[in-house]
This record gives sequence, C-alpha cells and structure tokens, in this order.
Amino acid sequence: MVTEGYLSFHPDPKKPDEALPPNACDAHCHVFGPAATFPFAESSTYVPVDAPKETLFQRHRHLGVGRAVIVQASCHGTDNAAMLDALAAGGDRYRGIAVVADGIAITELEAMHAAGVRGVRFNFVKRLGGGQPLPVYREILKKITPLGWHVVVYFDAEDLEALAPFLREIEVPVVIDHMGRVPVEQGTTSKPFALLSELLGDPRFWVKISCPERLSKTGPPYTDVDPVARALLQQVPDRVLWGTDWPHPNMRSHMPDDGALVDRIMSICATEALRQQVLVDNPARLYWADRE
Ligand code: 0GY
Repeated sequence: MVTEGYLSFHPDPKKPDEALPPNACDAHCHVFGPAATFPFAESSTYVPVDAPKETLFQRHRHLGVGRAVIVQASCHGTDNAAMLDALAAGGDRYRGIAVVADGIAITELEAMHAAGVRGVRFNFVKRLGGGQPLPVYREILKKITPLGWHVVVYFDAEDLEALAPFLREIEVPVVIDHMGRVPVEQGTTSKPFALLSELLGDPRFWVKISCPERLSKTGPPYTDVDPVARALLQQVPDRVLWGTDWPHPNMRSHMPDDGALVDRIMSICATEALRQQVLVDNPARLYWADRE
C-alpha cells in the first residue's frame, strides 16, 4: 500500500472566473474517511488523505456546484458507508455510485437506491487493484437492472480493446470515466480514441470529460487535453458529463486548483446552451430523472 507521496487536495482554490449555471453537477467526486470513522479497505493500493463530506460540501459551495455524484473509490473497497453517510447529509442534491460484491442482497441495493445511489462502478485500473472476474460483474448487472441503475467504468486506455466486448454486452447505460484515459499526445488520432468513439456510437454509452489533470502532459491549465474533450463533446453532446474528481486521489505531480478546473470546462463549453446541457441537463437525466 502506498502511504507516501500522495498529495492532499488544494487548500484554497480560486473562485471560478464565470459562475456555473444553477444546478450545475459535479458528476465525479469522492469522500475519503475520515479514517477514524470510515477506515480504508485492506485491499486498497493507496492510503488517501482524509477528505470528509464537510470539506466536499464546502468546496461545492465555493465553486457554485449545485448538485453532485459521489463515486465510490477503490480505497473504500465495497464498504460504501462513507459515501452513504455523505448522501444522507447532502440531501437530494447528492447522488451516489457504489462498488458492490456479487453476493449483495437485493434489499441492500434497494436501501441504497432510497439513499440516492443510482449505479455501480466497475474499476478495471490495474494500479488500483484491477477488476473482478466478469461473471462477478454479470451477477451484479442482473441485480441492478430492475432498479434502473447504470454502470460507471474506469479503465486504462490500453485495456479498452480487450474490455470492449464485455462493455457492449451491458444492457444498461455505461458511463466511461475520465475520457477513457486516452493518450493526449496522439489524442483524437490514437487507437484508444477510435475505440472510445466507436463505443459512443451506441446510445447506451456516456463519457465524462473529466480529469484533464491526469491526462495532460503540459500541466495546468491542461489545454493539451482540450482537443480530446472537444471531440467527445462534439460527438455526443447529450451524453457527456463533467466532474472535478475532488479530492484527486493518487495525484503526485501536482494538485489541481478546483476553481481552475471549473474555468476549463466553462472554456470548453463556450455557449450557455452547451453549459446547460453538459453541466445540468445531462446529469439530471441520468441521476435526477425521478425529480424532473
Ligand atoms: C478517480 C481516479 C483514481 C482513483 C480511483 O477508485 C479509485 O481509487 O478512482 C485514480 O487514481 O486514477 O476517478 O478518482
């Protein structure tokens, strides 16, 4: 387990240059611990700095984020208690994505639904522990389908070709984290981008144009990632989500300023109509359909 070299979140992010639209959604953020209350999983490949719900809520107020989706990260394994605790405190403005074992009881999934969970995450990233055998995921899919949930998938770009047949099998919506982590040096001409774009040809697939800080080779303000983000936005404007990825687990080179990340997405979504679509309407359709 890595316990050193892991940076804490930005202590004092800037205010965004332009205000986010009302009900703008941070569709990818996490809560970590605090470890004293919600211990990290033995299986975790890293030990993050505590990033409790109070700090997340404060950050969202500071940024002008009105809604958010708290995604279960690998450091909490299949114990979703910290995420569920945050949903309970956050109220209707917060939704969750869980990580569950295949033996989970339907009643537990139903309780999670009532608490605001709307999907499960399949995390295939090897440095984070890698995925489960596919039969495990198939069992989970059978259980979540009646709830109207979707799947969030995280993978490394080089694994997409091998994973694609399984992803195509999934009958519920599939949301791909962090632009499929395509290599931005080759960007839209890379093989992973072509594969990603092909998947997005199927209306079940969605993509998050998040985490430029992980993909960028040039550093802040991450403009080298813009061509990939813009191409995805152009291809599927109605199936794109955005998120901060706060508190930015496993960032070791530098810690992004969350206000600057908001500025980046506002620059990519240059018109009011695009901002409304990507930041408000798309996440509302996937996460607040029962409210609108
Ligand atoms: C992210 C990215 C990372 C970590 C996790 O589950 C996780 O631990 O998702 C990463 O290290 O790239 O989405 O937060």
